[in-house]
Amino acid sequence: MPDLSISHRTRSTPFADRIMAAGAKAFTVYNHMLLPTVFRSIEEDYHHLKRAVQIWDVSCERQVELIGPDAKRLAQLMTPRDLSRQAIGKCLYTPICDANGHLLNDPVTIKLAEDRYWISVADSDVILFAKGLAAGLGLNVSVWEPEIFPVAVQGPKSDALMARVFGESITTTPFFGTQTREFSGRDHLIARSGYSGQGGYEIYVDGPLVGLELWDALMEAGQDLDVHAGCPNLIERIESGLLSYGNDISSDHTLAEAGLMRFCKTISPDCIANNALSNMGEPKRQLRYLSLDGDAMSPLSRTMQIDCEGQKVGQITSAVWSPDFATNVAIGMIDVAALGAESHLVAENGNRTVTVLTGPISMTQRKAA
Ligand code: THG
Repeated sequence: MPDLSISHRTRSTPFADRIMAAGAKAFTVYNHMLLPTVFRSIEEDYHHLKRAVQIWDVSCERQVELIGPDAKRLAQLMTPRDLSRQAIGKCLYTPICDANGHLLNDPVTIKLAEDRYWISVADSDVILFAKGLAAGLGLNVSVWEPEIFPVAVQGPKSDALMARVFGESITTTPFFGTQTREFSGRDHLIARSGYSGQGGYEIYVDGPLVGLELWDALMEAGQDLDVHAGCPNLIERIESGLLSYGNDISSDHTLAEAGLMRFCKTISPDCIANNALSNMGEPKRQLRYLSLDGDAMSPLSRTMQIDCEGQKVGQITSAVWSPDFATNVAIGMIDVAALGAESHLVAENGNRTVTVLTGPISMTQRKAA
């Protein structure tokens, strides 16, 4: 593979030296920023994440801040999820749609104050959409990207580590709740959240210099917990059913095709997608969690076709071998019509049988012995 040329446009992160020293072996580009994808190996990182605790540089989870009298109105224009009862300090998973009900992003939205929100974005330029809506509608709101660098602490020992650095009281934070803690003279928002199913926290570090101090403090405090630098793990996130915008879902897909309607039980009438989503009817294809038989698959670099009796009926967007479930796990989009003939689904020109699961494998199947 050729190297990736990195320039100012591919933004670095405050933790670049630390993650290189910790042995980052590969990166992807996410929100125009480097995001490590592998430290020791995808499988070693996976086993370690499920047994210990990892510190992730997820600076690429950029915050789009909305601040001003119309901040709430703008936040609600972008997502069909009802924000009217979101309490201050709470996080919500909020798919963002265009006026046709197609997905533009699937961020976490944090309400910081009645007139102030952070949209913690996946890989697309939500800031442009927000600025466009604000300008077009003449809203009284500022839209900008503050210097916030999220660090995730993930894994079964994350409570133990966080208690050492921030005090036992941090562990009372409920899922998708937040608390603020002072570190090195600044206040940082801390949420119980993160892109893994192993439990943990995300620290919205305020400022690049404090970030390094905090990174070192976490590493130091976690030595006997076998703490290691890590990153979102492909195997673990497929097992846990976490979607990747740009891979599994994109502006090609509607909210219903992506299976995200369940987060938007009442579609807000104040969202620009309200009309489209309310009149859309049933989707013709849908995202599904899958398993694929055969030998261990390496991560896909392109999509893989799903066939049913010689006809293309879908495509697999993420797939990899799962050591704990002893099968290949995958995510794909499948024609709803073909779901009636599930036992005939194959991939790789018939070389692999495709099994449609009823949910993420971690929630539907026991680990292999
Ligand atoms: N944390 C924060 N920002 C983010 C991500 C994150 N921005 C980019 C990307 N990840 C956005 N995508 C997701 C996808 C899934 C979840 C969060 C962000 C997630 N989902 C849970 C689930 O599906 O089980 C819980 C959803 C819920 O119950 O509301 O956590 O990881 N800050």
